[in-house]
Amino acid sequence: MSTDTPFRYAYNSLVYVGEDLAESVERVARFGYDAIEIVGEPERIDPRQVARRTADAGIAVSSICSIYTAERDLVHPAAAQRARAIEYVKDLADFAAVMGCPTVVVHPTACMKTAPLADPADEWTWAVESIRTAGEYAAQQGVSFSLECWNRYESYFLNRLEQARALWAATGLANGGVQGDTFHMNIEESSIVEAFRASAGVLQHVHLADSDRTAPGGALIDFEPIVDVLIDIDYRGYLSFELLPAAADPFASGRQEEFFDRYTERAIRTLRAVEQQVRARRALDGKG
Ligand code: LER
Ligand code: MN
Repeated sequence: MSTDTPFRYAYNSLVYVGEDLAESVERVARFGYDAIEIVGEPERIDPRQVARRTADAGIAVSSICSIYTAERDLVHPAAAQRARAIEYVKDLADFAAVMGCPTVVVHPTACMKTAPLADPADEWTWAVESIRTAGEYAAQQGVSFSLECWNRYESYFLNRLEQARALWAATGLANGGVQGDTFHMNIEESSIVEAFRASAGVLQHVHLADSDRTAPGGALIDFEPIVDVLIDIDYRGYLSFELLPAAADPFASGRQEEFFDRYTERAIRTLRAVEQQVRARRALDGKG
């Protein structure tokens, strides 16, 4: 692959609330995506069925959108609770492996937990230990982790990519790296572009959404410099659209029709046009 290889796009099925997976796979394939992101609920979703459906539709599974609840808290002060969270992430590695999916999204603590329950230094140690334990297991299944940063209203633990890079380095793991989500980055980073640039070589996965979490092109984020820097740093992972309705809790935001056909179509159309424009300009400028 060279730096002019086009990006691969995925759509996160988290927002297809109440829909049969077969329909979700069909829609994502129909609008020209390379892959679908699957919700991390191994007890509800049969990975063999997903593997069959995606293979039939000619798309891949890009990633697992893990659901970190209070019961799945990798830095909980109770060791038994942390152990349960580690088991959840290990289960996700098995789940991903069945689907040939390369990446499980990891965040150290529960979504909507906005303050620590213990001393921050202890929580850091637990985060390193929990992620390392689950990550060593995932490596044996051929699966990588992406440490995702969330905005301050969803988590106090990793808000910026520099923090995720430090945590990732502390685990000593080689299977994976960090993850930026433009919705969160737009709130927390002083520069989305520079945060990505500083993550060169360790960026495992990317979530794209506009500033209001709808499809790119409808709100405030300028995706041209973002695409440009991702080409600059030779990012080879998926660009996965994670679009969600306006609600504080992203896992309880409910079903909204525009996130089905309308945004699935608009997201990839907008980003492919931006990508083409950026690549054409770079070619004129003599950049790869
Ligand atoms: C998950 O990818 C994410 O970005 C968080 O907002 C939790 O849903
Ligand atoms: Mn995300």
